Amino acid sequence: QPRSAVKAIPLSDYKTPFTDYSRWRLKDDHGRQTWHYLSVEEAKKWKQSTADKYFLGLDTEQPDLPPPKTPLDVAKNGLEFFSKLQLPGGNWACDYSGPMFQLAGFVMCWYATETPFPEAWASEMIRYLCNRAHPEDGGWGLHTEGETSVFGTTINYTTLRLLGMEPDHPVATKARQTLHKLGGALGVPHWGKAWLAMIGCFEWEGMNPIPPELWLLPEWLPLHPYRWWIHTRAVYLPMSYIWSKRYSRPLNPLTRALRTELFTQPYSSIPFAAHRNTVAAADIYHPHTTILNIFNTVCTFWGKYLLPTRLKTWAEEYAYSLVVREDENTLYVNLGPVNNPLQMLCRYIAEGADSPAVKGHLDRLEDYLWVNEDGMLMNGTNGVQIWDTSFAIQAMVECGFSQDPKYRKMLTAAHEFLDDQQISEDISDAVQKCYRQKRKGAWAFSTRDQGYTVSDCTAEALKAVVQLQSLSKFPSLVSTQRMRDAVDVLLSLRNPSGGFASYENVRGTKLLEWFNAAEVFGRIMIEYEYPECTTAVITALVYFRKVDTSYRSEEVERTIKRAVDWIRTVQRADGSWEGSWGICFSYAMMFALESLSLVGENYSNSESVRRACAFLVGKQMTDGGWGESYMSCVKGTWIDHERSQVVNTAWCLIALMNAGYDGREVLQRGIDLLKSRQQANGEWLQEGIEGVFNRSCMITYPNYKFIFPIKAMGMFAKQFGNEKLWS
Ligand code: LAN
Repeated sequence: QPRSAVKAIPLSDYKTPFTDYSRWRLKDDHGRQTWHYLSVEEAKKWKQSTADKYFLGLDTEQPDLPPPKTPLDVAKNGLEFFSKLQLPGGNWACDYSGPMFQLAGFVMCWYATETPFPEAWASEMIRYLCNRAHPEDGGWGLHTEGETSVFGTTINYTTLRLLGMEPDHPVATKARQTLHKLGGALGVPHWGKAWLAMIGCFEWEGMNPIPPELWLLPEWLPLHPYRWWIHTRAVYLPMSYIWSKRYSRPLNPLTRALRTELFTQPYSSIPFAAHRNTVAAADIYHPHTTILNIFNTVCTFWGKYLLPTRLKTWAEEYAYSLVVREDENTLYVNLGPVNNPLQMLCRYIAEGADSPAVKGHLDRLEDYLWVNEDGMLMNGTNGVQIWDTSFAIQAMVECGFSQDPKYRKMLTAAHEFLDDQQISEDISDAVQKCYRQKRKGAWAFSTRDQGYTVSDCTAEALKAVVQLQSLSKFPSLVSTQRMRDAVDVLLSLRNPSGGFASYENVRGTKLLEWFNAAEVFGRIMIEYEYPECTTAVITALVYFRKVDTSYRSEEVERTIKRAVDWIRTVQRADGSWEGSWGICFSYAMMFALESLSLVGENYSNSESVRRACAFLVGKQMTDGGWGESYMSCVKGTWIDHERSQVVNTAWCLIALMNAGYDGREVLQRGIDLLKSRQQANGEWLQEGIEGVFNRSCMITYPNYKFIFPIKAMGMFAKQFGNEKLWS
């Protein structure tokens, strides 16, 4: 344990790194992004790049640029800075933080496997958590902007202790006091209970069941896990195996101490079985339904008295086989940051610490770690590579820069990256056996290695490729056949409603939400159709149709039409669309209005577009910008941010320009605001958090503050001419 490092911390100053920040490097290997802490000698040979410095919060020493006079000058200055952040593989990277449970899940699973922790990581992770503790009460919430909760405080306190912080450290003392005021760790939600049980600090009997037997149910049953949203079932899978095994790391002095620190009553006196449903009131976003409570009681009884040992073993074996397949199919990257460490623990339980599987995991876990100015954290995915690169290309094309030799190198590298990252084949029989969506021709959100089809990631990447290759005369790296493969993927994702979901077709009924046991998230049990995903698919198909008129043309046509109809049905009476992955209405409206415009519906001919524009114009702030709080997503209604935000402003401007809104003055005031927030070196500074998932959890998209203002400038210049606006 790196306790020495922690003791040396000055109490109030967590801004000063515990490691030598001049020795961190981000390595990019075909989009695989990993951070390395070099020795002094190594650091002399491998120079720190501008991107490294930027991510680490060090001075990037970028020069001041000539003050912009036109919208395209602003875009150029922005790109001057943004181009320095492009990695050698042509992709972009970022700190993808926000959720405050990922690092904890990672550390607890890692600890459960009895693997020692690299010192540099441990000390920077400690610093990160200290920096994220709420200054008043010392606790943590579900995400960085959220209020202190039992979930956040229990798991992050435990994480700090596992990483080596002493219990009498002021940060630990304060957090513990807050936790005790909130009733202690007994009220931690389901995942927290499970993680604590894995390290021996909670009793498995105090958990609602996670029976692997569900995997053996016939697939036609509405409850079968294959019908669930992919992330929910991917977390459920390894958890069900660990739960069934009731695995806990053997106790040691540290975990014994934690047993006394986390609870307000003596551990041995707690009747854990009576606390399966004890969850702190403030933590609950989605309360248990009566049906779920009955189901849990029945399952507990079943597991205790009725479950035949052979059936239990069979279920465990089947679940484990799926765990192995998930590892193999993703080269240990796995679907996401929560299932990944759980998968590792399964492999450890079944095959031991020295197994190739555990080694493979230890290697690929690094893909999720990130270092920023506040320390080391775990990203929301293994990166944002494909997603951000696709948008960056589109923004440059919008500015008309694809023909400009100055941007050729940057665009070519980005283009080559997308070419390299398209998934070229389905994995043997994984589609049937692992319930996977078709993936040949798809793009994932992060990398090909992760390899999960996402509807809008495929769509946005395809759009970027079409824009470059066909409309901007870049070489045809992605062949016609491969574009058609991408279209096949998109068409495979059609739903009866006409709308598109995220990773898969909607496979289950909304009633499954009755069984949502996570307590802290809403709408996680099944796929839903989303305006963002649907519109991305519409626009990609519209672009594709321009360059390949013959391929499955009738189906493409019908898909577009039905998807547009679906978009119309989810427009709210006030003219808005609600987003699910960005904050919030401004995000979804940007997409929705683009798809309507591509099928010819705009401000001059459509009442619904006019309603949408009126909604947006009504939200403009006095400084000319727009600002939407993350609370919009939580409450489902537009809530102003205290201050206008660069990213929301860009989204609203793009939305209005897509709509063909004719009020130039409104637009220009927004453009002025974006310009006024740009720094002399072309950079925009980080403002409020931009993204969301599952309604309640926020996540950052730091590259958006470059991509979307640049795109907005390009669109404005296209629409009104690139006139001199500023002297
Ligand atoms: C993401 C990030 C990207 C996002 C978009 C492409 C923007 C969206 O349009 C479709 C859904 C998707 C791919 C998405 C789904 C959920 C993710 C993977 C995340 C929000 C990033 C982190 C989140 C994941 C579920 C976090 C782990 C938490 C659990 C509840 C398992």
